[in-house]
Formats: sequence, C-alpha cells, structure tokens
Amino acid sequence: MEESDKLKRVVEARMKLKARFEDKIQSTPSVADNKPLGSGNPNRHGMPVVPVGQVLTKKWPVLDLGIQPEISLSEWRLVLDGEVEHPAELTWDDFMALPQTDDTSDFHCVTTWSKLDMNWRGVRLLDLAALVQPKDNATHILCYGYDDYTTNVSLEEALKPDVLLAHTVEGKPLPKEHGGPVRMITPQLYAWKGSKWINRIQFLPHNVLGFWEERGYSSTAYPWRNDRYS
Ligand SMILES: Nc1nc2c(c(=O)[nH]1)N[C@H]1C(S)=C(S)[C@@H](COP(=O)(O)O)O[C@H]1N2
Ligand SMILES: [Mo]
Repeated sequence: MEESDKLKRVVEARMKLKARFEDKIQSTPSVADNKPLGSGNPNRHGMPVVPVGQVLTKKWPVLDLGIQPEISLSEWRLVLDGEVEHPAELTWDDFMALPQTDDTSDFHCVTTWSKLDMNWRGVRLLDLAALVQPKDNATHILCYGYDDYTTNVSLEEALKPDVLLAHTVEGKPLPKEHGGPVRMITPQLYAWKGSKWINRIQFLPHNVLGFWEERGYSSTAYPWRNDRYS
C-alpha cells in the first residue's frame, strides 16, 4: 500500500474511533463523576488532583512480579491482534514511525502512592487502534508484558488521549525497571492497568481478567471511586 494511502486510512480510522467512543469516554467516571472522591484542585481532566486514599511521593517506586525482562530494540515487537481488521506486528522502527505524542500526566498506584506531573513521550493507544481498526464488536483490550503480566482495559478508557505506549520519560529512555523499552500508562486509572515491557495488545469482544484482576483487583480501577478491589 502507498504510504499516503496508509496515513489516510489511519487518520480516517482515528476519526471514526473517536466518533464511536466519544460519548462513552465523556461518561466515564474520571470525566463525568460529579462527586469524585479526593482532595485538591481539579487536575487536567477535572478530578481532585489527589484521589481518595492516595499519598503524594516524589520518588518513583518499582513494582513488578520479580522479573525485569531485558529486551533489545532489535528483538522488541508489538503484536496487535484479536478483533481487528488489520492485525499487525510492529518492529521498533515501525513503532517509532507512528505519530509521537508528548504529555504530562499523573500516576496513581493502588498501593496508595501517587506521583504527579510526569512527562511522557510515546504513541497513543488511539493511534495504534486506528492502525489496526477494532471491529464493531470490540469492547476491551488485554495487554501482555514480556514478563507474562496481563491486564485488561475497556476501550472507552484505553482510547483516552492520555493513554500512551511510552518509550521516554522526563526526556530520557524509559528505564528497564519501569518497563522500558516501552510500557503503557493509564493516567485516569490505577497504574496496574499500564503494562510494563508491553509486547501484545489483544482486542476482545468482551471483558477478560488479567493477572491482578484474577486475584481480586478491580476490573475497572477508578481512582476517584476508591475502586481497588472487586
Ligand atoms: N508487565 C508488568 N507491568 C506492570 C506490573 C508488572 O508487574 N508487570 N506492575 C503494575 C503495577 S501493580 C504498577 S503500580 C505499575 C508500577 O510501575 P512502576 O514500577 O514503573 O512504578 O506497573 C504495572 N505494570
Ligand atoms: Mo500497583
């Protein structure tokens, strides 16, 4: 396919996805709740900057399953499959050739620490979805890490503009212990929804539980509803 045709297809698909999910996104709790639980001034999406039960930290703790996989850029792959029109397997160069987004957002860990104003660079999940085009029946994604971690996210959360597959933090390559070369971030959900060392995003016609969700963590993970466990 011609490069310009491909870009046109992606832009069209992005607009179509936006139209299809915009109402759902606008009615998610982190945008629409009128009695959110938390304290402080409104953040970027209108919620109290500190969600209920969270404590601010300047440090950046590391949480993992005891494995920190080492993946070189030449062996790194991102598989996009499941309920999509155009399944894909991206190399590092393919990934870096996609539109790049810079964003500042907050990070809320379910273990009660929050780190504010983190500066990220990466590819929007929305742009990855536009590339592969979720079928009409797709409702969720299941993300897989190179450490065999999994976590589920609904599409109305995953397609928010601040959900990135990030390769750079504070202007530097994402360190391995924080999920480098690439991790997902979900600033409007608890941070376990963002897989470190991400290597597969599977689009699904229904909700499927991930590693922590199978062990009693919430499927939805809304910080301003104290939605930690199910
Ligand atoms: N692949 C993978 N992703 C993961 C985890 C993990 O163990 N493996 N832990 C999750 C949890 S519980 C949190 S709070 C954040 C922590 O990210 P950090 O270690 O960069 O602070 O990553 C999430 N993503
Ligand atoms: Mo966590």
